[in-house]
Amino acid sequence: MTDKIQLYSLATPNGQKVSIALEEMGLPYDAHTIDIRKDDQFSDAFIQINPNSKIPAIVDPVGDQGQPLNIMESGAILIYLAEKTGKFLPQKPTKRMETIQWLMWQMAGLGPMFGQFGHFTVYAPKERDLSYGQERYTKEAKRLLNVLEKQLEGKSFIIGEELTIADFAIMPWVVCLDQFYDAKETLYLDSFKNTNRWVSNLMERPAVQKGMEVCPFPEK
Ligand SMILES: N[C@@H](CCC(=O)N[C@@H](CS)C(=O)NCC(=O)O)C(=O)O
Repeated sequence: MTDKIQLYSLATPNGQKVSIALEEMGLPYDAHTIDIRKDDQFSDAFIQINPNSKIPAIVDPVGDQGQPLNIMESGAILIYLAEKTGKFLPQKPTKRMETIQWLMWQMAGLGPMFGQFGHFTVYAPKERDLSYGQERYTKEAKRLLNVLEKQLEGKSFIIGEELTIADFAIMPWVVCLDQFYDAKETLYLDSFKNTNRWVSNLMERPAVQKGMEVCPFPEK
């Protein structure tokens, strides 16, 4: 038995945010790839860990008073890891709440909406009428990017000068727009100057670079 955190993931934005956090926090962990293209997430073994059949999930072997603790939902995992290490979630109540607020904004807004944008512009079957979905989620993705751009005006990180789990949660989703969804032109990604500056600064951090590469997609 090991005390190391067990990470079950894949290098998608929801997975990357957790591996970035683990790397930045300096927590020892073992990474296990769950290939969602091969339906690994529906295996009995994985459902024992995450009954919702989605990556990421973690097991902290000593998280429940020395006993194993399973955690699903990337936002909950980030809060758990931040509380476990005392890192990247400010203690000061206003800053703490700002961090949680932007984390929730990512979890309930940016992530699901960008995901739908990707679905309708890249993955949905082309023989269907996709125009309504494409229009709806392109508009929403642009709106969210503008909210982010405004929030980052004059700031190094989401809540100001302090790097937090909100940055870890949001950044991989912005990268994904170009990397997975090829949306540079559709969403005018070059025009978001504050956002691009923030992404570039984060991507210079060795722990972020490493976190982005954990559990790469296996060759098909
Ligand atoms: N709200 C969840 C979303 C997780 C999620 O949607 N994961 C995707 C990959 S990014 C997944 O596992 N998809 C597999 C499936 O839907 O079957 C979280 O943030 O952890």
